[in-house]
This record gives sequence, C-alpha cells and structure tokens, in this order.
Amino acid sequence: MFFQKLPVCVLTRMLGAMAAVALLGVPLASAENSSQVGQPSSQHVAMNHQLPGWAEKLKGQTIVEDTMGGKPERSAMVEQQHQRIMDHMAQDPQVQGINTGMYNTSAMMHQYGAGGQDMLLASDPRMEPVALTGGGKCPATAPVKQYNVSAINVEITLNQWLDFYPGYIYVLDENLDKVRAEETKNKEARDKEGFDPGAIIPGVQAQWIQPLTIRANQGDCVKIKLSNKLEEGSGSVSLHIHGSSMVVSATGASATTTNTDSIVEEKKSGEFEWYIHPNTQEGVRQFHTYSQDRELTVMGMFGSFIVEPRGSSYWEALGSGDATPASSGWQVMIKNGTGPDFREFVLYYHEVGDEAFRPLNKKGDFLPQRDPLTDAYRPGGRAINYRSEPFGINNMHVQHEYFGFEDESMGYSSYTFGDPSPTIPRSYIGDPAKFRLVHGGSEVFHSHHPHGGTIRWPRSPRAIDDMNLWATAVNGPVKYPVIRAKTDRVDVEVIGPSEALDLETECGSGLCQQLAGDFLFHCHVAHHYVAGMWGYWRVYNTI
Ligand SMILES: [Cu+2]
Repeated sequence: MFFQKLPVCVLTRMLGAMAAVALLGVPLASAENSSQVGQPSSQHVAMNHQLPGWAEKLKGQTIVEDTMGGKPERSAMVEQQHQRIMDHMAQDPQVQGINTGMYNTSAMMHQYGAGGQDMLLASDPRMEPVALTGGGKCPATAPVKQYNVSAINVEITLNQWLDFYPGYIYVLDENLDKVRAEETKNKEARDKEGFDPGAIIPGVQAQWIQPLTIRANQGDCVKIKLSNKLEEGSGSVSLHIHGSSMVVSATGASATTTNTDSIVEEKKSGEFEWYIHPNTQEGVRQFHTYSQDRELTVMGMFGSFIVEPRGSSYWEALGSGDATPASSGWQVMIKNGTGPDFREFVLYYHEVGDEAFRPLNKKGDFLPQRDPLTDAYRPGGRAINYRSEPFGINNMHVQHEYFGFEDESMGYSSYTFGDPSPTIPRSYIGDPAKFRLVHGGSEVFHSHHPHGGTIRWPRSPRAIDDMNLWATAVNGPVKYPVIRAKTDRVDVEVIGPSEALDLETECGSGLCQQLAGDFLFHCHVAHHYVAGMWGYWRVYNTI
C-alpha cells in the first residue's frame, strides 16, 4: 500500500504547481524545480515545462481577439475556471480514495500539454509495470482453423449487364478454379450479342467472385497461409485483419506493416496465426492489404473476418438436402455455440476504384462519370459486395430505347427490371439474423439504411447481450418490444472506410411485425443508391 500511495503525492503536488503556474501565465519551465522537490528519483518529473512558441502565440492572439470582441476579461475568466478544475482534479485521487496509476486523472493531461511536457501520459513502471508479451501465438489446446488464401488478379463483373473492371480479390485456394470459371463465363458473355448475364446471378447467390468472408470462434487458433498469385509485376500484398493480434507464425512477431515479414512478395507465400482469446468480442472485422493499399484495396483486395461465439459452426444457407458446412461466404447460417442460432449476412459497402476511376461496359468502353439519364455521379462506381446496379445506364437506358421514356420511380422495381445484381440476403420469417456491415473501400462514407418500418438495431449490441431481442420473434410477432436504456436503437448507420459494424436487427427476419416481403436497403446518399448501391432483404413466409 505504501508504494501505491506514493505517486499520488507526486501527482498532486505536480498538478498543483502546474495549475498555479498556468494561472499566472508564467512559462511552465519554472515549475520544474518545485515539482521535483521531494522526489528526485522520479523520472516523470524530469520534463520540459516550456510552452511551445505557437501555444504562447495562440494565447496572446486569444486575448487580443477577446478584447476586440468587447470581452477583454474573458481569458482571465477562462483561466480562473481552469484553475478551479485543476484544483479539483488535484484533490480527486484523495477524494476518490483510489489510485489507478498515473492515468488516474488523465482528463486534464492535455490541458497545457501541447508539445514536450505531456510526460504524464507515461506509465510509472514502479507501480504499473509495462509487460510486452509474445503476441498472439496459439496455445496447443486451441482448436485450429486453417485458411489458405490467395491474392489474385480477377475481372470483377458488377451486374448482369456485364459492366466490369480488372480488379483484385482474396480467394480461398479451394475456390480458385470456380472463380476462374465464373470469370471466363463472364468474359465469353461479353462477346455475345444481346443480353446474356454470363455467370452473374442476381443477389450474389452461390457466387464465387465475392469479397472473402471467413470466420473462427472465440478461443480458436486461426492460421492463414497467404499466397501472392498476382500477375507478374503487380508487386507485394498483405492481409491485415483489423483489431486482431496476428503474428508471423515463424517468428511470433506481430504481423504489422512495420514488420516486413508480414509482406508477401510475388510468387511467395507467408504464414500467419492469431489466437482469438476466448474473451474477444464477437463481431466482424475488415481486412485488406496494407501493402500497396491504395492501388489494390479500392480495386477489391478486401474482405472480412468474423469472430463468432465460442463453439459455433457455420453452414451453407443455399441448396437442398442435408446441411453442408460453409468454409466462407457472405450469407451463412451460424449454429451458435453459446446462444440462439442465427443467419448471418455480411454487406460490404465500397467504391469501385478511386473517385477518378471508371469501370467498363461489356463493349470495353468507359462508363460515364455522370449518368446521362439520372445525373448520378459514378454509375457503377458505388457497389455492395462487388456488385452495382445503377438505375440509369443499363435498366432505364433500355426502357428509354424501347419506350422512348424512362421512369426513375421504377428504379428499384424487380417487377420492371428483374432482381438487382447486388446482395439479396434471404431468410424465413422469424429467423434470427445478424447483419455484419463492412466498408470495403477507402474513398467516401456510406449510410446503410434498410426500409420496412421496424428495421432497427441497437447501436451498441454488446451493451444488451442480456436482452437479445434479435432472437425473440421465432414464435411470432413481438407486439411490445422491450424499451432499452443502455443503447440507442437506430435504423440508419454511417460507415467509413475500413469500419465494421454488427447490426442485430430487432425481432429478426420479418421484423417485430413479422411480415414476409422484400425489404429494401441502400446507401442513403442519394447519388450513391442511384449509382448502384442497393439491395433487398427477402423474407419468405414459407419454405
Ligand atoms: Cu454511399
């Protein structure tokens, strides 16, 4: 206890000195001596108290502007208030009767901390020793999930009209041939006259060219072998899972970009592993290449990794007969190891290339930067899961050709134009469902918004794990959904580059009112959905 209490005294005295000096407007350098009295052994007080030049200048400028604004006393009042706060905070550790270390009163650290003197952010090794462990090497007892991933060049076809672009994807080695078969079929369809969708199935159902979505459970050991199979001259690649503690298998060193062992050169492969600690939060994480990020990621080299509840297994959502395990995919069923089973849908909002990039149409011409029929910017350049269904350049263009006019009010209509090419998650009424939302691009923000009245989810799903409303409608409508105080419930959520969100929709498929039908979702930036960023959640009432 003695050792725990000592630094409180140090901190208190030092803060008092800093506050007093700040009030007087004297350069903080003079506080150094007084703060060192009595604790010459502490390295934490060996600091430079001198305010940087720009901070002094800013203070002076503030006083001048306040005076010009008719409130010359304002700065002094602010200083006085600041002094009160500092006094209060100096007393705080003693009042609270606790000391959690030098971070205890961290709220004030930057008050005058610009530049060299914010030494308070340092840890005190005498009372909270800093431990550097070996990272996330897997214990021998952890169940292993092995993923053999290749980075490849591939033509990505955006829709049934065969708009496409030469891109890049991650793919499981076991699916390489299927990806090439789809690519070839699309290529051959482009050479044909008339409408031929090639290998493109609406709604990204049973498709192999899709962002790589892989999973493991809390407590699992993930092993990833990444092979660089990019065309010659394409350069290096990496696979960085955000929020993971992946290490290079051979050395145990962190697989961060600063570690060159995390980079895989052409025709080479690298092996990595991540021990997902059992306490790791369930949810989706984006991954992409940190090597040549700007070139490769915006052209498709991204995916996601989902940490599932402990003991879960993953099953193919499509097909008939006995259930078959799913090794990857954006639409799967999760047999939950610790709670209700659920359907999982992973939606990737992303741009195609940077803002100057333009995909090609089936004839190899650039798509327009601005849609001549709808005025949307970058048609085909706003995508979900490598797919884009722009209103104008294809569907309404045909309408225009046939009938001499185009009707934008029908832009979303499956009756008029058939099902859209982007994602159509599918489920049965009452099925619990979780949407994992990922931003795969790196250009602009998107705003995920589903339609349907009661489509909403908690902004912080983990805050209400004890009230899993997402799984409560399996036996019928929920007429009076519980009101929660621990988190907002929202029906639109903004997502930025590399961000990932978990949406646990209240009452699951068909929502609390338990209705079958198509529930539209899109990026709510109008130019983005008109440019192609939309899909449906299709809920059936019968098998
Ligand atoms: Cu958007």
